[in-house]
Amino acid sequence: MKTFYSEQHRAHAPQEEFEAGRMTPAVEVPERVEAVRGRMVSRGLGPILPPSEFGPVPALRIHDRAFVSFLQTAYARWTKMHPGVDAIPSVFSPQISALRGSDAGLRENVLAQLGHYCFDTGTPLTKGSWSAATAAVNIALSAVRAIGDGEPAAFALTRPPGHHASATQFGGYCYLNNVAIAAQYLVDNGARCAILDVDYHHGNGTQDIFYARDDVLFVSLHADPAFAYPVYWGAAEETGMGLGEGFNLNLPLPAATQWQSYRLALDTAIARIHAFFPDVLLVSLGLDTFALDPICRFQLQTLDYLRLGEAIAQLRKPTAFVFEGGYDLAHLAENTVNVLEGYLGA
Ligand code: SP5
Ligand code: ZN
Repeated sequence: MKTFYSEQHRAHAPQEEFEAGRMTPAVEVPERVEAVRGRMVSRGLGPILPPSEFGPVPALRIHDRAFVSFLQTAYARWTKMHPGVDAIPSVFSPQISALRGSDAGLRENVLAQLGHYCFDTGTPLTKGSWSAATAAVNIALSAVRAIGDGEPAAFALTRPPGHHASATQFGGYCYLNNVAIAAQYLVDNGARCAILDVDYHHGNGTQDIFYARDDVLFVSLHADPAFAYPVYWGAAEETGMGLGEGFNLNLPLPAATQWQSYRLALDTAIARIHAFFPDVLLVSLGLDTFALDPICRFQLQTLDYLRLGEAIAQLRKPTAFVFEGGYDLAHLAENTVNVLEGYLGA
C-alpha cells in the first residue's frame, strides 16, 4: 500500500490549546505522524511517497475563498498585535440576527475574523499552520489520485487532521477538510464516493459540506454529542437535507463503548455504504476510539483495530485511508498500522 507523507506537517506544532478555562498542553502534535511513519517503515507496509502539488483549486472546490485567504494570511496579521503567541479566538461572531447591517469589524479586524472563521478555542493558528494544512491536502489528493490510477488502497498520513473543518470554519484541530477535498476531487473525476468516518469525534465539517448532496454518502460512528465534542453535531436525527436527505448517517455511541457494540454499529455503517454502490471508499481514520486515549472515552483495544481493517475490507472497494485524530502516543502507531494490516490481510 502506498503511503503519502510530507515532513511539512512539522511546521504546525502548537504548544497549548485553551480548554475548560485554562491553557493545556497540545495533544495534536508532530510526534503523532512521526510515530506512525516509523511503524509503517518497520512493518514494511510499502513505499512512503511525497505528495504531488495540486495547487489551490481543489481546496476551493470545498472551502469559501475568503476563509481560505484568511487562513493563509491571518497569522502574519495576528502576530503584529500579539508577537510570539498563537492565534486563538476570544470573541465569537454573533448570530446573523444580531448583526445590525455592519460587517466593518469582519473586514478590518483579525480578531473579529478569527471569531468568525473559527468555532472553538482548541485550535491555535500557528506560524506554520497554513503550510502544514496545505501539505495535508496535497497528501489526501495524492492518495485518491493513486486510487484513480489503479491502486486498490492508499494511506494519506495527514496532519493537521481535517474532518471538523467546514466550508467556512476551522476547529477541532482541523483547518482544511482533507477528506472532503479528496472526495470532491474524485467526484470531479467521475467517481461516486462514500466517506466512512471512524474517528471518536463526529466529523461535523464533512457532514456539513455534503449535507444537501446525494452524490457523496457520509457515514459516521462517533461518541454521542450529548457528552462529547463537537457537541452541536452528530445526532442520529441529522440525516441530510433536500437532495441529500438519506445520504448522511450518524451512529452516535455511548461512553465506554467496546468493540462488541462498536462492531454492531460498524455493520450498520457498512450495510449503508454497500447499498450506495460507491466506486471509491474514503475512510476518515481516527484512532481516538482507543481505550487509553487521553481526551476520549471509548474502550477499543489494540487488536480490535485489526478487526476494524478487516471489516472495511469486506466492502471490496478501492479505499483511501485519510488520517484524522488519535492522541495516545504510546499506542497510536500500532493501532493505526493494525487497521491497515487488517485491511490488507483480509
Ligand atoms: C481530529 C480530532 O480528533 N479533533 C478532536 C478535537 C477535540 N478538541 C476538544 C477536546 C475536548 C476534550 N475534553 C476532554 C477532557 C478530558 N480530560
Ligand atoms: Zn477525534
